[in-house]
Amino acid sequence: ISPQTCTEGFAYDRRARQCIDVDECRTLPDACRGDMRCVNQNGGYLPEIPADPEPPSYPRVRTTAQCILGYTPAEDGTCNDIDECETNSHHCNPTQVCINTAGGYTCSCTEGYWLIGGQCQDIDECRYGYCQQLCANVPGSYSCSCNPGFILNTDSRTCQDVDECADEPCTHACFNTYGSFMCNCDEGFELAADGTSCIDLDECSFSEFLCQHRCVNTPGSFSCVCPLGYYVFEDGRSCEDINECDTGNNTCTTAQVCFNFQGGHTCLDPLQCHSPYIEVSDNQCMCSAENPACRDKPFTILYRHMDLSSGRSVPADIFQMQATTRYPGAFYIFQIKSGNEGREFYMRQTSNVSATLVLSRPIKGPREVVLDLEMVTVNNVINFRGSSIIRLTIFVSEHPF
Ligand SMILES: [Ca+2]
Ligand SMILES: [Ca+2]
Ligand SMILES: [Ca+2]
Ligand SMILES: [Ca+2]
Repeated sequence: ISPQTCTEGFAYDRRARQCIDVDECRTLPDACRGDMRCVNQNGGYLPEIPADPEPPSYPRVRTTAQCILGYTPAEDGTCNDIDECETNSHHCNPTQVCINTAGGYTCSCTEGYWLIGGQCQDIDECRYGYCQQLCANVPGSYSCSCNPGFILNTDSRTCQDVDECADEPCTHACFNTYGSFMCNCDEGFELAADGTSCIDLDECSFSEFLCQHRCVNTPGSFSCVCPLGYYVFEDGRSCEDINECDTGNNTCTTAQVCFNFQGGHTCLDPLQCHSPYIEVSDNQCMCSAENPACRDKPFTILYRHMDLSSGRSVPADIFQMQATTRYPGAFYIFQIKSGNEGREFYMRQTSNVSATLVLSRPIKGPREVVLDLEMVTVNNVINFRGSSIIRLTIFVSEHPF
């Protein structure tokens, strides 16, 4: 054998006197490029791809073929990667997805799943507090929602309070709160059962003492009204008599005298004394002692007027009588001569010369009572007995005010 007879990849060894393999991996500086590993072969060499360190990896077994496992020989003599995912030659289980790699493939889980015991299992994101408020786990994903009164933020995880007041849900005032809102009503109103509308308070139903006469409910308030002949006082609740005689709101003629009383007024005609009485002043008639027709008649009749409130508490002293002329040795008797058929009054003598008219029973108006109050003068010294009358007209009002 001469050195010239050795084929390519072999060299003649003088000591062994035969052709032996050349280790190209040592002799050729660029036998393999990049990450390729150089593997010497009898009569040649092979570049080898280093093992993929990513798990799960599958052992690469050297084959006697030209390409290592995971590669297939191409027509041009190089090795092409086998797409195990495409060719369905992988061993990923059905829950997994196959990802092709150079010389191999990996099995992994899609988003929302993780690998437990070789199986892809849904991640229960709710267990890990992915949502701020409400969470619903679904296979491969999750969805967040919010409690009533909250709205999901654009991050799809956190919630923010809804400002319900922006939609003006309240009839009156609205206060936004965290997770809700509150309505408030103006004075004189109360919140209805629906929590948003305001309904008028019926103040009149609270107490019957709110107004002296009558209470009228109004939206948000109330007002007191008084009967005819009265006006509502500054306090808004009590009734004050209109003095028609002062205000001129009367129809009395110039000849008449206007007499005001609680809740009304009257026009008093000029005094007319009937014979044998003669007029001695604008409110007094007299029967002269010299006139025989005046025998056994009261000497004078004095006309007086007063007003009285209906239902006035009893007993009440309402009128005073007093002798104006006093004779030595005389004494006086006071009595109600007429007009007291209902026995509502009596006379109480308060001194030798005076007495008081007492209201003894409640009296109800409207009513006009005319009482003849008599004062009898007795003088036994001169054997004189005479009387005078006060004709008292009492206007009893309809109302107790
Ligand atoms: Ca999930
Ligand atoms: Ca709110
Ligand atoms: Ca009201
Ligand atoms: Ca009046």
